[in-house]
Amino acid sequence: MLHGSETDSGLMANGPVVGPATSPIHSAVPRLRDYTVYTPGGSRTPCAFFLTDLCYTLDEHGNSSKIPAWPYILEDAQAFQDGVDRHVEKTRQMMISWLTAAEHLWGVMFIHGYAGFLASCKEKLVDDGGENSTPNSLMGRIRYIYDRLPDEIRDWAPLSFSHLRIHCPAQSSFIVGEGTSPNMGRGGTWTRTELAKGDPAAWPRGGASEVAIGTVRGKRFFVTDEPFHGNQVVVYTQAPDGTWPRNVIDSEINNAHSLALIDVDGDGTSEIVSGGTRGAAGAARGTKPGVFFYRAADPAAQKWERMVLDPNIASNSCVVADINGDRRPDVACIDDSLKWYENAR
Ligand SMILES: [Ca+2]
Ligand SMILES: [Ca+2]
Repeated sequence: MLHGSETDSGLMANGPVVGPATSPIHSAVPRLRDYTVYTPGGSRTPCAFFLTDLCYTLDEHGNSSKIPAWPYILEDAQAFQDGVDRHVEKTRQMMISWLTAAEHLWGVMFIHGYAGFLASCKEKLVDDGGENSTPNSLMGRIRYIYDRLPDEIRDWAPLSFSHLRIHCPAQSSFIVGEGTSPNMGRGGTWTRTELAKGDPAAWPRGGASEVAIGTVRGKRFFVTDEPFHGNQVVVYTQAPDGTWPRNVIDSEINNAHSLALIDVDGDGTSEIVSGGTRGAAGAARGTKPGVFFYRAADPAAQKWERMVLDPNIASNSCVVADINGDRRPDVACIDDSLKWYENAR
């Protein structure tokens, strides 16, 4: 059962099928009840409660903070507790490997007979030191969270850490780890280089959603819709110093969902097609529905002219293809129906 994969580090984790917690309630510590008693339909299940109430994680800047009670985290904790298979395609910011570590910690401490399994492409990503492991490994993350639990919780189910094995005698439970083939969890050899942060605003107003790569007079550039399902079309052309300055060419697009590049006139410079949907109109998500066409208005592609391709479509997605076979690329966009736009030049 695949629990999570982390394409940037190759970390993967497996969890066994588990049912409701069956541990006896420790009468001396009433709040343990929160983490052991199964409450179907409750807003926070024992696992989610444990995660967001007790578990501290470490971010990339070295700051320690509790796991936030975000909806996907509560849902994943519920699914973990219910033994539901999950496959998570994720970004680093989603903290999935920390979440996985915390869920396995809950399992090994609160489920009698729990058996967990963690695997990754490299052994040191699973466990980099047993009782001296660090948060660079999955088992080290479990140890980091465990070390910061309140004493009464640790006393309830003390853990022992050894290389690739975490054992809980009080619950007859364990987690084992394994480093397997070089390609596990990885799609070949890739190197990550940050080109741009997208919209620099704080989450959820930051970042980008769609991205496409084109050419301007033989030089590559890329264009994005920002932030996620946002209001901007942004062009990045490389400066002489190698950086990619951010150039917002439109900030009115409504709930941007589609982005495609097309060279309508065959001059080697891409034109941009982008559009949004009708939903959630407003300043934060833009105001202009429809699908638009942008053409570079200067040789350096710093200024772009906007034209309306179709104001009457919620363009969830657009692609470029020669629909009618006349060797001129056309555009097709999908709403609740599929429309195509002929390139008549
Ligand atoms: Ca062109
Ligand atoms: Ca055509």
